[in-house]
Amino acid sequence: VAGAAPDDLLAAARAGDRGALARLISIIERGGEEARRVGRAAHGPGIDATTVGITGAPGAGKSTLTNALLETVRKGGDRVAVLAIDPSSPFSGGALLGDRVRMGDHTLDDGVFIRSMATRGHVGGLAVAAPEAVRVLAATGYPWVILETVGVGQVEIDVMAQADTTVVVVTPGWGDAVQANKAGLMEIADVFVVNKADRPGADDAARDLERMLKMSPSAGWRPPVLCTTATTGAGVPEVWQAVVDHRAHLAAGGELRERRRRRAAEEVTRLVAARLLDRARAVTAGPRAAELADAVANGDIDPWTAADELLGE
Ligand SMILES: Nc1nc2c(ncn2[C@@H]2O[C@H](COP(=O)(O)OP(=O)(O)OP(=O)(O)O)[C@@H](O)[C@H]2O)c(=O)[nH]1
Ligand SMILES: [Mg+2]
Repeated sequence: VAGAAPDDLLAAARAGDRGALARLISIIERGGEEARRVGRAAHGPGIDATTVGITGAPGAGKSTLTNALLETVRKGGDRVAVLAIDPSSPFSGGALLGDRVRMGDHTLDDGVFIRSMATRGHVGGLAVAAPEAVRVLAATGYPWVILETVGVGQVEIDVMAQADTTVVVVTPGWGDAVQANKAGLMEIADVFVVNKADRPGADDAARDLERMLKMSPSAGWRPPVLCTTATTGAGVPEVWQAVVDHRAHLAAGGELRERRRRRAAEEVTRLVAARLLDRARAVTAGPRAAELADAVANGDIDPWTAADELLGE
């Protein structure tokens, strides 16, 4: 399939060619015209995956938990993909879910597809690429996509905002509810996991979180707080059950539809913003822009006037 058209790659990926699927995601990662063709080809009515975001502080056990969740999901028979979102890494594809955990148990199972994504700095970045990749996975037979983030920075929060269900992982030491609150995690969490429950303090952390949640106003879904030991798998099926329950809650209340609509609007806005930024770079790349920059630096004109001239306004 070297040099194959997006439609051919999609057909191959649908037929189980994992190399073709990996190539499609690489194309999306690179962005540009080819990514656009893939985006068009993968789009269509009924192409939909449920996305589950897994986020939390570095070292909280996100990868270990993800790995354990894969086991639970596969026992239920569903196919599942993992996208590890790593905005800090210049590498992708090969560097799976950080160095500490390899998803070795699942590499031979063709019902599981695991891939990390980085951006290589193109405009729009992962916030644009991630939903596109999810669509490709949905179109090639993965009804569940787990999005694992590496940190809790703005890009990660943007990506998490695109998930149907967000699982926030804390640990006994870090799990202080005040910290979770500060990091903006209370608002995005649909399910709280206190991982490393084999360590002292897990119950305290869970209690803190419960107390915090009781104080915040909630209509409808109240995020459950669950304890896990991801390394042994203890508590992990309960986490997946909570994810499934949350999905059902969203669907029943019409919120799933509303979230999809809102996300579509955000996605379009991001694409518009990315293209405008491309234009801005083009407009400010020429010799006149350099002259104007000099003039602004010398105090000859103000930056507003310089911008007006470049935009022809
Ligand atoms: N004791 C204990 N250790 C755990 C548990 N879960 C994960 N770990 C360990 O914690 C370390 C970090 O786990 P990871 O799964 O790599 O954590 P992560 O959140 O993915 O880390 P980053 O991707 O670096 O942010 C590893 O050494 C795991 O073996 C647990 O439930 N109990
Ligand atoms: Mg990890």
